[in-house]
Amino acid sequence: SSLSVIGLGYIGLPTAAVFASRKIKVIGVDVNQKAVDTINQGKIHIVEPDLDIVVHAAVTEGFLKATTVAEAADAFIVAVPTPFKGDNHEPDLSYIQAACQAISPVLAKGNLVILESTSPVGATEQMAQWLADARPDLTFPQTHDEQSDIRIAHCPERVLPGHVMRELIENDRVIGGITARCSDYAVALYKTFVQGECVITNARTAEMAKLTENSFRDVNIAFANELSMICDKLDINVWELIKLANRHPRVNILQPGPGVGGHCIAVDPWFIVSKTPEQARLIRTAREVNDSKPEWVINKVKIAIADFMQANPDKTTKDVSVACYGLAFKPDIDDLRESPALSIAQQIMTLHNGAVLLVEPNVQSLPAKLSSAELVEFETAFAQADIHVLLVDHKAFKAAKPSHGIIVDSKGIW
Ligand code: SAJ
Repeated sequence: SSLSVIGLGYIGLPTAAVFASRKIKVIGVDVNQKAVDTINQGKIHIVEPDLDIVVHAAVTEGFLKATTVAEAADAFIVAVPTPFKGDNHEPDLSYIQAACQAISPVLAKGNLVILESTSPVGATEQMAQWLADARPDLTFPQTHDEQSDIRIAHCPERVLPGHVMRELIENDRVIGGITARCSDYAVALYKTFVQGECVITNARTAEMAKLTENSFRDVNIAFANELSMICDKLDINVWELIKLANRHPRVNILQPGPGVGGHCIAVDPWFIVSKTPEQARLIRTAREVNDSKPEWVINKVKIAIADFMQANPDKTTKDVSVACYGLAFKPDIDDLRESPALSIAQQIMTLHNGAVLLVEPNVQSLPAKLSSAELVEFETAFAQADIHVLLVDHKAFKAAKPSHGIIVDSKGIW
């Protein structure tokens, strides 16, 4: 049998590579010619541990091939981005629609089409409709029609960046067919490599399950972040407080931080809010609490600069050096996208006219928008900076701390 994966990003490429490693012929499709060329050379264009080895082997052995134009296959997995539309928080399904346009000419009776992209409730039915519109000669599943030519299911990915290659295989998988028969076909496909359980439900519940998992985490992080702001007002150490409360057998509070980053947790809850704005009050408020945290940290930095000026009346703000420790969106990764730490560092550079030193042990160079700042080793920043702003609890920062200057610690490790 053959499989086509549409979208060769953080989810599509690992998925394509793992199927190919099980000796299934995989055609990867992406609009990005450079990514396609890179993959066909047996290399990768994204950062994920162990992915390079699996892709290299799959391409060399001839089981994985990338292309920009969709080809016929027995099954299609759609793993394209589902971002926001412009600046509001409405989901943008245009990449799914484009994927439908790409595969509809090569669809044939008996094919299975799986949507893996994190999607608002109803997106899988919408995908079926787009495909049906493009191919009136084929029949598509309605909720109770088991005899359709094409089978459709939603099987959201739930892997943790940095652990994708292990979690793809080990995690349980939610399989949401539009009909029961669609689910059975999808389970058979995933069972080629998934060692976790494949749990069957319908497409709408599968969509909501994925959104629920990330909203659960977002709401719990918001609780921790709100506590950190409450404790600051009440002169209580929030880290100690959480440790104490977590000794209760049924309490498990997460860790406050500079805000919530990444591509999923800060996005997915809005897909629930935009469908049911009147009901999703807690989920919306959690998003707002987490999104307000970077501003709160920046305010702490402003206060620290003012305190430093008061203690050093002979200096001007131009003489004050601020160091930011960590730019990634979470500890011990090199991913700077959608990172609250990065956005805080950028805003400090805008508001502060003195030196800003940036420390990020996991990257070699700074993105263009930060190029006016200096990327330094943490020892240099410890020695030179007057204000030390800890933004990510990387391993390297847990092992050492600055011995002088004012500390603004958003992760409670110093
Ligand atoms: N964070 C905190 N405090 C905490 C835990 C996390 O502030 O106690 C912050 C992190 O620093 C980071 C953000 O939250 O900025 C998100 O990090 P994360 O590790 O919670 O999650 P992601 O975005 O790397 O991956 C999540 C995972 N979802 C869940 O754990 C429910 C992953 O399993 C999903 O597959 C992924 O989203 C996704 O693709 O949806």
